[in-house]
Amino acid sequence: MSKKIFSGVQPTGNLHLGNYLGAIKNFVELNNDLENDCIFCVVDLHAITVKQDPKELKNNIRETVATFVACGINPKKSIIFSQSSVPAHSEGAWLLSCVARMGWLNRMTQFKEKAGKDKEKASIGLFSYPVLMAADILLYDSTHVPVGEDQKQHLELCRDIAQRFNNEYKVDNFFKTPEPLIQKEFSRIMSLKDGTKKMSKSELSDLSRINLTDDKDLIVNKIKKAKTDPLPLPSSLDELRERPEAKNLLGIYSSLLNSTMSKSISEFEGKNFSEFKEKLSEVLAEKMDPISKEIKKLMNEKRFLDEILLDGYKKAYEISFLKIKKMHEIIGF
Ligand code: AQP
Repeated sequence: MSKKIFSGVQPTGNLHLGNYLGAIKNFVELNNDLENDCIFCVVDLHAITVKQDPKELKNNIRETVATFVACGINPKKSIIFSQSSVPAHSEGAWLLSCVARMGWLNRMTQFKEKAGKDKEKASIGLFSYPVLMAADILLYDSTHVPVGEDQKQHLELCRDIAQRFNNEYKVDNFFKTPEPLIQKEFSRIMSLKDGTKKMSKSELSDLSRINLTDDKDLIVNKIKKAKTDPLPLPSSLDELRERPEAKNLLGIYSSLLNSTMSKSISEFEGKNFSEFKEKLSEVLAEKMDPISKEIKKLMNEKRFLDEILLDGYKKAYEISFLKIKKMHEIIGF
């Protein structure tokens, strides 16, 4: 069955292996299926919920497009655009924020994590982030949203907002309730320095993540320094429960090879980490080095990247404008 796919990535720099294995790898597979209509958005409005340097932001927007293409997304077969270029996203977010409830947003764990202890100082944008995300998805009648595990709660909120709008205005099925597409295994890649923390762009230590622009030598070095534990590699899934770093590294290895955790465990059971890390570095470098090289090459082709964004903008504008127009009629404007 054909799917309408929508997903976004924030142009906040340092796109990493977690973004790739948790989301972008899935985008590529969905994009390769001829039956699917795919929209991939550079969500720059989301990015400014925390302070961004204007020059860096501009560069990061292009780098996100370059990353999409370098990872294998075909811009001819999907719509790639920046969120800020299409005004319907901001407007849709406002219209939906009048339907969403404070209580729902108060439950969002990502806000709690990102705002930290001093919630009063967090931007309103950071708090209402999931409403903008709901607008992004709902404007295109998306049926499926490929995301990492950390976005599951926001997707559930998006479904609640869609249903509430449909019920409140008595417009059955006006907004489709989209399904999350979350990888069954390896949907949450953890930091190389702490297996209990998500691999993240904003983590200060660069050694905590593999950036998609890292070259082979850097990858090998980061894996060498990745945190492990003193035991040999486990012989069963059960043993991994209390060993987050071993679980994460074996997960990365399995995901890169499209294999399973059980297979990786039997390949390395009883071996020491140095042997496993050597193999992991080899696989990582083989898969990621070509992507890193391609991103760097594409970053010298600014016109090509800008044309992708312009073409995507035209297509996204047309679809979202019609949806907003219908929302206006329903609401009574
Ligand atoms: N560690 C991760 N494991 C699996 N999936 C991940 N994603 C992010 N981190 C991981 C998924 O990547 C997609 C794009 O993410 P984003 O650009 O919207 O930003 P994010 O989730 O805020 O990424 P970071 O790295 O975690 O940024 P900071 O440091 O700002 O918190 C999403 O589908 C996400 O699930």
